[in-house]
Amino acid sequence: MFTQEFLALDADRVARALARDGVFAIEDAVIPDAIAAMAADVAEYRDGFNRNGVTGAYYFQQYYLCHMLAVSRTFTRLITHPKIFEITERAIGPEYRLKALRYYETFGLHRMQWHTDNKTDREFATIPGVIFIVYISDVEDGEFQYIRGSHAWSGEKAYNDYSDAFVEDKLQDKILSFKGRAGTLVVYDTYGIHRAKPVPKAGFVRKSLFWQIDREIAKGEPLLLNPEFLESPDERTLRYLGFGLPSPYQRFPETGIRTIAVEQMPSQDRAYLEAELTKEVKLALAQKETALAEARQLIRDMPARDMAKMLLRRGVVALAPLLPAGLRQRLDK
Ligand SMILES: O=C(O)CCC(=O)C(=O)O
Ligand SMILES: [Fe+2]
Repeated sequence: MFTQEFLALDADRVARALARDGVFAIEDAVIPDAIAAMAADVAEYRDGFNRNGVTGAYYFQQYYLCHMLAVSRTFTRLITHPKIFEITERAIGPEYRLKALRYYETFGLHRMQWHTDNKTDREFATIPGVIFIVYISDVEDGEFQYIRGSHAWSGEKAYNDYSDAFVEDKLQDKILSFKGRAGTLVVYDTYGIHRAKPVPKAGFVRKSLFWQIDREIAKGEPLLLNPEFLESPDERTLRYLGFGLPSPYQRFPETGIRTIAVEQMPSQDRAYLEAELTKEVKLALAQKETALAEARQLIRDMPARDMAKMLLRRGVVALAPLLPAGLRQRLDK
């Protein structure tokens, strides 16, 4: 799961970096087999309309699969690993709970504001926490960026989002950028100002895992999990996962039919939906085509005299005075 290099990390060193800079990163923290296993779990549960089970969801220029604990044994083992607990404990103390988690993809043209993750709610804002990010794809662009040391002062500001102009003017020399191969792990203090660097290319995709842990035991996001993956959980793991504890927070983001583009739908679902929605129109068009073909044939078969009579009767009376008198008389009979 984790590499020897990550397991051998001194948790105090990580905690010191978090206290000083607000962020710590290590490349090659997760082994390639574990990355591949999680990618395969995501592929299996990725999507499906009206599926009687868990799936992911699109949110405009992002995709989220928040139920990784329900679909991936590898992910479950990763985020309940003793090394993760050790680092968390050194950073925020012995009382902590998993707050939110996800596999997510960020596409080109997505714009993420510089922000902090300690939410706007004052109560939430006084809660120390850390977030872990693991890259599932190589990240050469669109990487995580963090303002070094901003965790130490951002809490004094009432707001959560920071403009590009503010960051460019005041904090340009403090921006840390974390490019890295798949398997890179970044951990940061939730109070620090950060973002995913925007990528102005339409076809771009960055794949990552995210999980947030904080000191607030009493509240969390509701989790779905597969108990099979927990093997033999101890007290600490059960409390970390929120067993028996209230989970009043809304899962993020709120998605629905309006947050997915037609092109993002699985091709079979999309083809089926299109066929269903246009069935009546297609039937009506087909009937009209048949009726038109019959009418054309009738007209072709009709003798010229009958045709002229019909046209007159049908109100093409304006033509009548133009016809030769002889013909007019004959038609009138
Ligand atoms: O994906 C990233 O680089 C940052 C993600 C983030 O800040 C968030 O989801 O709150
Ligand atoms: Fe964030």
